[in-house]
Amino acid sequence: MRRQFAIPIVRNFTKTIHTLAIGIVVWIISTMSLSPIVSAQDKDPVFTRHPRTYLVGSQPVSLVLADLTGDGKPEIITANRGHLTNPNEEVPANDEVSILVAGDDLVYRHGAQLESGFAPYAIKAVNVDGQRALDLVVANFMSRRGRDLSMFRNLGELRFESVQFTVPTDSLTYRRHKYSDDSPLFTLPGLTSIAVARLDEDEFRDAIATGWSSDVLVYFRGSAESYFETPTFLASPGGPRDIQIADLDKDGDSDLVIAQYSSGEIAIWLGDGEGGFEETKRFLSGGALPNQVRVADLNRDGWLDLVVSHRYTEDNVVIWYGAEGVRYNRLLKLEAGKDREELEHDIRDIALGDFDSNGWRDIAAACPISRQCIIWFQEQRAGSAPSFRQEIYAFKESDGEPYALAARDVDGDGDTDLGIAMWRTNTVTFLLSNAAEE
Ligand SMILES: [Ca+2]
Ligand SMILES: [Ca+2]
Ligand SMILES: [Ca+2]
Ligand SMILES: [Ca+2]
Repeated sequence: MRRQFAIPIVRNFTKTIHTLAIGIVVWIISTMSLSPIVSAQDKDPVFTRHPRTYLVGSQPVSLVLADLTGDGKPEIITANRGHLTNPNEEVPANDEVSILVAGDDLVYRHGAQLESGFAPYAIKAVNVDGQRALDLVVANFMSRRGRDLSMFRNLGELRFESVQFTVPTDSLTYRRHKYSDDSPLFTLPGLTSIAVARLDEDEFRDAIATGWSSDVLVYFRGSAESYFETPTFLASPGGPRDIQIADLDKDGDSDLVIAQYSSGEIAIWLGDGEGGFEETKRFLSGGALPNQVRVADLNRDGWLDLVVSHRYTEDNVVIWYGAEGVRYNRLLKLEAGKDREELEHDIRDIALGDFDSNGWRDIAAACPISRQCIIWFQEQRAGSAPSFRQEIYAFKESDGEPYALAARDVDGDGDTDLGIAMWRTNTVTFLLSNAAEE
């Protein structure tokens, strides 16, 4: 089923443009007039697009919706990667994280603009320092100025302490794309994703990032003095691109799931609860270029399942259903595209959430090439064969290209909504769930 937003391009900039002292326009709230969505099906669409869009920084590639202020309303946090240039350039990418603060009725105001390393690629809002407020941890792709991992400790009142961490790269080898003169296109270690959790017996949060350029996992142990120790490496050949931490075998210890982008594999590392990990399983991911992986018990059989998106012309999402013994023998492919030779969607991000509030998790995919968000709604009942119903939300060229997603109830009605960070227009927009009205 395909749904087009018939949205007039006219934007009425009803709010004033807020300008920082440094003279950069950091946010705009615009309103758009919305025409009703025309649906050919008897089932009403689950989402309605919220008329406001929110301006963030240049080329947001990671979106987090999390309450940083403690008022229960989630802030908009984006990693603004900018355009990647030669790593030897003075400015090889953008280097900022922006925070928009939630007010009432989905009005957001400028909160903070934080300086990360170059090409911030992934953000997590987690509690690192044991204080109550959520902190931000950012994995930076273009390593320069000793900023590979950025932490912004939340001091309250929208004040953040910036703590930067460096990955020593002497022992690493560059493994990826090169210019014709054999110089590397990117930098070591090339962090693309990060997961933060308590991985050993002490009270401090540990972090593991994927070093895509260098075929390593970069392991930052938590530390009392400096939040994170100097990292160590775990070899992860095949272009590790995304990481999730979850207890896959239900022994109480955290395990790792890695999307190996370049080799087209999923790697499973079992943890021993004391901070040790061992790669115990590796299998083809079900497509070329797996770029994102999520973990959840989709079919509610008690075992965590893996949801993997494949980029570029592959255009699919594959669900690997988990079973006892960390086995993944059953898969379900959700195809977005029709032609494997043609670049139709280029799925860049996925998010899981029960968007229609039927008790079953659904899957959203951001597709910049088609300018669509594709949602697969899970219709199955426990024990029955998996079944998904697709809705497509298409955006106008003037809206930008959907690039990063976050699932969260942003309007407080109890239903999970979808936040979308848009490439090129540098905006965030919301698809609000209508589930409560049904
Ligand atoms: Ca485990
Ligand atoms: Ca399951
Ligand atoms: Ca659902
Ligand atoms: Ca909602």
